[in-house]
Amino acid sequence: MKITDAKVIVCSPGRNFVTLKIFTDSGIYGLGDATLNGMEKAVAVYLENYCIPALIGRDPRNTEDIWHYFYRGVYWKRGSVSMTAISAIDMALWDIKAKTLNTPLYNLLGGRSRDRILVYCHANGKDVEETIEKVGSKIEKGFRAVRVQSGIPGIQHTYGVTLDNKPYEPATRGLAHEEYWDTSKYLNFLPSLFGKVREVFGDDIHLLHDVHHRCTPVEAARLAKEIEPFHLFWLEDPVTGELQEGLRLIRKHSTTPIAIGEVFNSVYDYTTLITEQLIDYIRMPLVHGGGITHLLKVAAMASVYHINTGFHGATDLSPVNLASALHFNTAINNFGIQEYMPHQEIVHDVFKINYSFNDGYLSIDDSPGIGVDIDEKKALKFPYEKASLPVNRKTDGTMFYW
Ligand code: GCO
Ligand code: MG
Repeated sequence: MKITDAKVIVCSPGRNFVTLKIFTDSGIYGLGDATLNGMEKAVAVYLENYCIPALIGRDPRNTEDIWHYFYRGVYWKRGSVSMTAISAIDMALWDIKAKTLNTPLYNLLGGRSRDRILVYCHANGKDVEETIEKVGSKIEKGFRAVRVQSGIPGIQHTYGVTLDNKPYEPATRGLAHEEYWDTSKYLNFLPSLFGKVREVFGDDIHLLHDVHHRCTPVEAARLAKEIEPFHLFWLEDPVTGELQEGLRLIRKHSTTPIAIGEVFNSVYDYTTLITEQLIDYIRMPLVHGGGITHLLKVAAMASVYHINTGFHGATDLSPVNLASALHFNTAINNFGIQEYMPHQEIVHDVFKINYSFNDGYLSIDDSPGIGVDIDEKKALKFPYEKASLPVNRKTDGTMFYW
């Protein structure tokens, strides 16, 4: 079996997606998600100019060798752009492998370890009252785990909160817009928010929160300690993960579970975090973290240290990634939870999906491979539109993490 061709499809049904399609001499093709929010074209160019020419003629079933060809074999390694490209190649090759064997992907990753996948959704409101209302409506829809983000008095933009009541989508058309941030207002506000949410909804519902890299280690330690009585499922990205040692300070002070790594792209971003048991959940998704081949190894290493997966699953990750993640989550033992932000309906005009939501869980059907297809004619109707993630400053103008 040989790879005969590959192409990159960039489309924008409501938002931008990059999809890699790899063709073989057997007529079977595979799909991989290559979307990197705000940097879509950089991945597309890397794939088209450097990766695809080197793929032609290879046996697509050699997923391990091809992964190492593009990782170990390349002198300038790691980084979000090249790892997203490797991820897309790897995902498409596993799709081909599973389709060739006429079986759903999860069967190649360990088979069924569970019947359905616990997911968490997002609830956000401009203030405490609206946020509580939104949490209530998510619970009514059947969700058992809800990420809670709220506008903060005195801060104009808060990460994760929409001003127009639409589902949260951080990238905006054109260049990056600027937001402003005040950590002390945030720290003073957050514990009372979770106090109220627990008071209204009780202890059964899983609550999550994303700090989005906005605290220093000692600030994060204070936050994790103060929200400890509200028993969060997790506190996400409390500090930027660049400084793995920073997580030690949080652990020293609190038992609030920690999830980290949606912007990571290698097992080497995780080594201290995993081996010192400084975190509880792996956020690095298949699409940015080196695909199935690499995440199988990261998840295996994490499982030794009793750490579970909780993959990133925002709307800027395509249905191809979500379906792949559902196969992965179905198969491994140390699955924790999956983020689920439903895509707009228009996305499903282009991507034909094979998963459905019911009663707090997603499940995937038994079609061979990953099971998601792309309608290329429809994709052509939605050409790429430049969009960027925001940048963030402190209120005095200092550049900060977004
Ligand atoms: C999350 C994330 C997203 C990211 C977005 C960036 O936890 O879902 O933090 O909201 O900000 O995916 O492209
Ligand atoms: Mg996040």
